[in-house]
Amino acid sequence: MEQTLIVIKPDGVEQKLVGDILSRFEKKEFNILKMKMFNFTKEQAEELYLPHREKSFFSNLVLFIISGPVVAVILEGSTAIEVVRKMIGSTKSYEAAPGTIRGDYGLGLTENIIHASDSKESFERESKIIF
Ligand code: 3AN
Repeated sequence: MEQTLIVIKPDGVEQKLVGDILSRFEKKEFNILKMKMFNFTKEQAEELYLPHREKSFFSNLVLFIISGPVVAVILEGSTAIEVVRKMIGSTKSYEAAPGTIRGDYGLGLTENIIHASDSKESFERESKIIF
């Protein structure tokens, strides 16, 4: 069994997609181990996106993730990191495959509904910031 972190971003909460998104992961037989609705502080957001601090979109990304409440969830299941990344779809929502979360909802890039850890190391680092 492996654990991973997802964060339903402010646009996902605003669009009332929390139930649908959690339902997808439950139907896929992931266990929900922890769940929390909260607002990121600027400091937490900057830490979460630390790997992107040199990118041109960093400040927009931080402003966006602190713009409203988010829902963070730790999921557990077989090869959870890889499977969850497949289920969320490509970073660019307009290129994400239909059937994926980003592919089914929205066309955004910075605003792309959901975050999911992309490796064990990211999971360890990111989940410590939130839980
Ligand atoms: P993912 O969330 O698919 O792992 P990352 O880690 O490359 O994507 O990027 C983190 C977040 O930064 C994305 N979820 C998205 O909100 C934003 N982002 C990524 N690339 C761009 C870009 N070129 N322009 C604006 N925002 C971006």
